[in-house]
Amino acid sequence: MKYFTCADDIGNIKAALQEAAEVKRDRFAFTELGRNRTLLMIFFNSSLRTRLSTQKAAMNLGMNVMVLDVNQGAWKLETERGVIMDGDKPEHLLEAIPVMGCYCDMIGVRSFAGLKDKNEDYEERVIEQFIRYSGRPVFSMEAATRHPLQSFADLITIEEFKTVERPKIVMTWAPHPKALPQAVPNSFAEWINKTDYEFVITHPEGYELDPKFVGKARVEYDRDKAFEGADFVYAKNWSAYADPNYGKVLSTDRRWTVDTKAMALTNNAYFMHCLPVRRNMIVTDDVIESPRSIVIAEAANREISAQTVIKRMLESL
Ligand code: AN0
Ligand code: CP
Repeated sequence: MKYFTCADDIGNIKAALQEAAEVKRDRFAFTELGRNRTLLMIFFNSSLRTRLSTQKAAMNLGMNVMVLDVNQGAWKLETERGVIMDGDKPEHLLEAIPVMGCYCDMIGVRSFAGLKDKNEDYEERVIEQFIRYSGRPVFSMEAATRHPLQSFADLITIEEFKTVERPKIVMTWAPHPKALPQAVPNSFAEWINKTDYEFVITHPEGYELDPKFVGKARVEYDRDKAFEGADFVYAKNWSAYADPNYGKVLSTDRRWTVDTKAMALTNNAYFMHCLPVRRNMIVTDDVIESPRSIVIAEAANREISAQTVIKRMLESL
């Protein structure tokens, strides 16, 4: 595997989940694979889980790891070609990327959507430039429109907790005070669409996602109806995708907060969220602290999804 930015890059999902289970059974079985290999992790945005789990995954494989926070200590980078660089950014991505490629064997990139220009975000300009100019295998640690390491971990988690062959998965929008990207819900939908699970997406009107990601999911505007019989509830906030409101917060209606009453409509569903989560906006204390909340198991599986992906990349170096 040379690039990992979307669900298609993982190939057959059953094979990937099987490989992830093998990695989890013995995460130190491949410590020779990464010997004398260096991973460079580049963050344009903050992170807790991605940073720690990906570094841990690479260390499990015997790699050396370097982390660069672009906005803390590195030169600020211009990302647009053709700009007269007389502002606050002393370096261009077009030099910085091949330079970074000189020092490593593999690059992980986190670069969120700007939420101002839909085309710019949906063309994935930043990670695409890394793919084009670094000369190295590149994987996404959440780019503008997708968060595949998260979705892969989500699927691993569902696989571990499901008690029926085809569980009902409900992805629900929930309120948040600030505008967030559509990357996590887009990606979750893209990955669930690779399975034969029953899949329902629920959100207030105006929060429709790109149909390309919704795929074969059923969109249900009535949250109570959507929750009926759910085996897994996957909560996430996202900002509007549809024009003319791209990137805007249209509602902070706390009737959409996932609470005990809503969870009571489900088939004793497990509660999932990628974290970080704002309590009592997205989900109540009661629900996230309940025994049906699997958010920590989900976060733990980020190490496994990252290790499976990095292992495949090392194997094809
Ligand atoms: C980010 C987002 O919604 O994309 C990262 C989630 C993994 N969340 C925040 O910025 C709060
Ligand atoms: N879920 C996730 O990607 O968390 P971080 O933003 O903390 O990395």
